Amino acid sequence: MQSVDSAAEQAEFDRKIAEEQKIEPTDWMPDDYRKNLIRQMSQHAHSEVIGMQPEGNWITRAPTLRRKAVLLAKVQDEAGHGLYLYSATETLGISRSELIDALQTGKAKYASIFNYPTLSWADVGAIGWLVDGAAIVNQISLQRTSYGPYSRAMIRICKEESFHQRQGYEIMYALAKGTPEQKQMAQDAMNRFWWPSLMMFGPHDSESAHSGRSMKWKIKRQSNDDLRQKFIDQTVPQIEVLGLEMPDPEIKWNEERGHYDSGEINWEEFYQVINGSGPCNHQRIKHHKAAHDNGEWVREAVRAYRAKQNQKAAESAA
Ligand code: FAQ
Repeated sequence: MQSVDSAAEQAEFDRKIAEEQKIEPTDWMPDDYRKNLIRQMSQHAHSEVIGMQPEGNWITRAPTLRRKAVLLAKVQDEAGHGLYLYSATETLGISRSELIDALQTGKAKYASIFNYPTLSWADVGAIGWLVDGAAIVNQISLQRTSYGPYSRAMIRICKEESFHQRQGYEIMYALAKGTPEQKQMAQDAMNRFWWPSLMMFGPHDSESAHSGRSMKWKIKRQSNDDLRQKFIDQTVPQIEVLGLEMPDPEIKWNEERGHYDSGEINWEEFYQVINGSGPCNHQRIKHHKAAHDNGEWVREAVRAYRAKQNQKAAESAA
């Protein structure tokens, strides 16, 4: 039985959700709303940070200085997105070290896409175009999420993601209109990243464990399948402009539905990857741990500086 106080708090929370008002960190919220947000937002933050690795792999081998400068800036942006999202998640009462621990021990997931290797320079184009493209479709919808700090982070992040998507498409365009070998590289990269990009939207709605509650609480505003369809519909005409072969022979315009039909995702592969057995899962976490351990001296310096400042403040107050 709910107490009178908590029933009133619940009613106020429900009213805000119904009226499209944002829930802010100091507002009362149901425990499960908080937990579900921590889960989704932290996994989103982890994805941004782990997502630096596949592209980082090509910084030293970018074909020109211009491409290298752009890629460096893009990878730095992803680090920034991770930081906004970790900070936004911390407003829910969990610490950064708990979040990092959950990532490193495999308790928390990150986007499946980043467990695939980047085998050629064209993969950097395919990631910008397809992976950032899929991320934007999802994140535009999340700009209207009910939790204030998450919504504001998404608005800011989407502006940068749209630049990322264009830089990826520009790489693909240059390759697709280049020599036959370059065009083949673009085709191969798109073929390999197409299906994993579709998997980014998660399982079918009928299999999605969290969607029901997340949609009710307006944490998620559109379903996994609806967002995936939106991405397919916007991307197929871009493939046509590139003059590449479709990565899925079943892609076909369906006049009646007003959408493209497409083939079925290999869900067995999806579950293998999200459960830790994708091509690069082990390598990604190993690299994250090494980078985190190497950064320990920075955290130590911050702690020492803070202690000094506190001591100074105490002395001047005495
Ligand atoms: N990968 O019940 P649902 C980016 C898990 S940012 C791994 O449908 P939900 C930028 C799910 O967590 C990309 N796991 O879950 C960039 C759950 O497991 P759990 C990241 C997945 O949360 C670009 C279970 O399956 N974007 O790319 C995946 O309602 C380039 C059941 O699934 C976001 O995180 C997956 N693909 O819907 C950076 C957006 N799909 O937690 C660098 C925010 C599902 O119970 C370079 N997140 N799972 O252990 C979301 O919108 C949602 O969390 C979904 C999943 C749609 C991803």
